[in-house]
Amino acid sequence: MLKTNVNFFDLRRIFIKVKNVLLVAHPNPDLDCLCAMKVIQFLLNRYFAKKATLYSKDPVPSDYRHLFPDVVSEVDPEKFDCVIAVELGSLKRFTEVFEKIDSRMIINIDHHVSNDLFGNYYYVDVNSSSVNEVLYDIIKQTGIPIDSDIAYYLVMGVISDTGGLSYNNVSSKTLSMLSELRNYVDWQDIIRTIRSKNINYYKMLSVLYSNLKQEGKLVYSYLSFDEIKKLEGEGFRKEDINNIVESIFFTKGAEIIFTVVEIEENYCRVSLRSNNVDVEEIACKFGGGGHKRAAGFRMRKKLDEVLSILLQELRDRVHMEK
Ligand SMILES: [Mn+2]
Repeated sequence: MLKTNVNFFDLRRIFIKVKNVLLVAHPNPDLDCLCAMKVIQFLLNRYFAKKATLYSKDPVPSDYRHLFPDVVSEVDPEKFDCVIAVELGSLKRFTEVFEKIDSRMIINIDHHVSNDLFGNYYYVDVNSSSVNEVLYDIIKQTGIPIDSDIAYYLVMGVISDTGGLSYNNVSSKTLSMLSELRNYVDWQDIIRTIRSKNINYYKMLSVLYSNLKQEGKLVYSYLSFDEIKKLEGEGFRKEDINNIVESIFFTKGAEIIFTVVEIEENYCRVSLRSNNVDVEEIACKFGGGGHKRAAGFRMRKKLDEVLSILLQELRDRVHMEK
């Protein structure tokens, strides 16, 4: 389902009118979000001759930093007459990463069900696998030609957000998009770029796997603040904890899969995945959001407390499923 208050002609008109655009990433940006920012930057530069600055409050995962050398973590908000929020979900989340909000134009582009349609213009397609698939639709309908740079980032975003085409968000539309873009890109290079991780990442995974638990249809793991600190002492970068729930997703017998990461002392990040149960609803209950089968939230509590609250909540759900 597409939720929007803007058509392609409007978008064209807006891009012709604006002067200096700021692209804002969500907290702990993932590849889909970062690739989308890059695609929008190419579009604005090449087809509208506009400057676009890429902004992320949180650092880019270290293995992907070379792909996004121009992402900045500080900007002078006065310089921009248009802000494009990429996968920001809600005005609340947006103001968490970009506080200086006034009368300037905000465009909200996303593919999450929980997006609250903030901003002057919003374009949210919840049936798209990724925000890059949303951008592909926009590009096609505005008649802008796709070049190999744009195709590279579009494909990388889609492949990463679908777990290498292994999740249920892959539709026939996703596949026909990839089928077209395949001719523009070095497929093997994209896959290798997505999957290659530094050794400290794998050491972090070994801790995650050693904490793995299964309770019937619930499969989960966690990283405590102390474990992360210890890993950091050995060279691990905290920003590389990104979508690690995917590393335990395919555990046999799992219906709901989740990870809890105590990212700061008494502050946890929860990622939920499921094969059928609506985890977006659960995430929303705790102030988060996402998709039916992939969602998340944060909680300002100790790891043990978060685990027990969540397990209590999820045990009931899995039970009700039967
Ligand atoms: Mn995404």
